[in-house]
Amino acid sequence: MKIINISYRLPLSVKKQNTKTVFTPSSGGLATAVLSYTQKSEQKLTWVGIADFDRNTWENHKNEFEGNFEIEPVYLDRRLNRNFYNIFSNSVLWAMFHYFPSYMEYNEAAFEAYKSANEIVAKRVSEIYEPGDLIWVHDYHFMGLPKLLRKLLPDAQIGFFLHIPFPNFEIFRILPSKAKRYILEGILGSNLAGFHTWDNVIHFTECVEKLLGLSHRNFVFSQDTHRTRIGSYPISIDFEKFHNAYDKPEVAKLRSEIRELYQDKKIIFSVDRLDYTKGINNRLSAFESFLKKYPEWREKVVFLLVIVPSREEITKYGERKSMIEQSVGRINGAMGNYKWSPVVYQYQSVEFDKLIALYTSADVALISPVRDGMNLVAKEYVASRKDLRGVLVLSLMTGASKELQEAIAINPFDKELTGYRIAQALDMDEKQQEKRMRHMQKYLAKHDVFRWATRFLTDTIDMHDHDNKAQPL
Ligand code: ADQ
Repeated sequence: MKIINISYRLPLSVKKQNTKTVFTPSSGGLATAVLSYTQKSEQKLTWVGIADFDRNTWENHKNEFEGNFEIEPVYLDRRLNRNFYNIFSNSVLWAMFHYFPSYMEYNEAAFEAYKSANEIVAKRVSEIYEPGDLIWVHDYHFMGLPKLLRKLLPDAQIGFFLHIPFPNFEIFRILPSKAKRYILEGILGSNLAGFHTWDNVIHFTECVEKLLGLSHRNFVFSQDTHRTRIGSYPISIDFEKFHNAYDKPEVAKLRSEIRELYQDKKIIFSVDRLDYTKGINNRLSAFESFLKKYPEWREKVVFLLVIVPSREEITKYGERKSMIEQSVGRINGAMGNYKWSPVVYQYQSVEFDKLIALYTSADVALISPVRDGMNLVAKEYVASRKDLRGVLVLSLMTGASKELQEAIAINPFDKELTGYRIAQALDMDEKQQEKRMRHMQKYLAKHDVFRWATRFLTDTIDMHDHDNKAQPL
C-alpha cells in the first residue's frame, strides 16, 4: 500500500554540478506535509508530476536521487504543456478563480490540452496503482483527474485538494458550459474534496447544485458509484521549523546585519511571488498614502519589498512587473532623498535563513493580496517571531485572515484606510504585540501542516471505507 501524490510540480530540483546533473529533493510546504504523513504512518510514497527535464536525463540519473520516495515524471509535449499549463491553467483558471475574469484568455485548444494532460496523468497513475493505494490529487491543474481515475479505478480512495480559492457562482458561470461541467464532475470523482475555507466549500456546493442539479446532505453528494464529502481544510506550515529557526546562528547573524543597516528606522516587510493576485501595487499605493498622510514617519521607516520571479512567460505577469517597478520609482523619486529610499526592492528569490532573518527583523509584515486561497507568508511571519515582537497587517481577502484573528485586518482596495492601519501597526506597543503574537502562535502550533495532511487523508480514507461498508447509497 502506498500514497500516490499528484501535483503539477515534482518535489525535486535539478542542479548541474560541474558536468554532472544531480536530482535533489526540494522541501516545499507540500512535500514536508506529505512526507511527514507517510513517515508517521509508515507508508510508501510515489509522487507523480510533470517533468521539467527530459526523459534521458532522468533515466540516466534517477538511481542517484536521494529522496526516500519514488518519483514518476510525466512527460508532456512542449506545445501541449504550453496550452495546458500556461494558457488553460494559468491564464484561464488562475485568473477566473482569483476573481479576475477580464484577464481570462480562453480558447478551445487550451481546454482540449487541459483534458489531454489530465488523461495522460490518469493513465500513468492507473499503471502504477495497486489495490489499497491512497491517491491524493492537488490543485487546479488536475480538476478533471478524480473523475478520470474513478472510471479507471472504481474502488480507489481518492482525495482532491484545491490550493486556490473556489469562486462564487456568478464568477464561475462565466466559463463555457463544457468547461464548467468538466471541472465540477471532475472534482466529484473524489471521495473527499477539500478547500481552504468554508466560503470556498459553499461556493463549490452551490455551483454543483445550480449547474449539475445535484443536492447534498451535510456537504455530501451521493452518486451512483460513490459519495463525495466537501470540506474545509485550511493548509498550514511546519510551525516548529519556522519557530526554532529564530535561534539559528546564521539567522541571528543575518538579522543583526539587517538591524544594523536600518538601525534608526522601523522596517516594513513583504515577500511574494510576482502575481497580480498578491496586491503588490495596492500595497505600494497604500504605503505612498501613508507617507503623505504621516510625514513625521519619513526617513524613519523603510519598506523592504521582496518579489520572487514567477510565470514570466505570461503577458499579464510581465506587465505587472513593469507597473510595480514604476510605482517603486515614483515613490522613491517623489518622497526619497539622497540619504533615504522609502522602498528597497529586490526581484529575486531568498534562501530560508535570509527569509527568517527578514521576518524576524521586520516591525510590520504588510500582506495585502486582493485574493489568496490561504497565504502561507502570513503564517510563516507569525511562527518565526519567537521573540513575540512584530505586527501582522493582513488582507481580509486571504484564507489566512479567517484564522489569524489578531492581525490588523485590511481591505487592500482601500488605500487610505490601509495607510492608517500601517501607522497603527508601527505605533503598536510591545505589550500589545506580544499579546497578539502569543494568541496566533498558540493557534498555529496546534494547527500545523502535519495536522492538515493527517486530517485530510484520514477523512478521505474514512469516507471511502464508510461507503464500502455502508448500506446501499
Ligand atoms: P502561493 O501563491 O505560492 O501558493 P503562499 O501561500 O504565500 O502563496 O506561499 C508562498 C511560499 O513561497 C511561502 O512559503 C513563502 O515563504 C515562499 N516565498 C514567497 N516569496 C518568496 C521569495 N521571494 N523567496 C523565497 N521564498 C518565497 C498557493 C496559493 C496560496 C496557498 C498555497 C498553499 O496561492 O493561497 O496558501 O498555494 O496551499
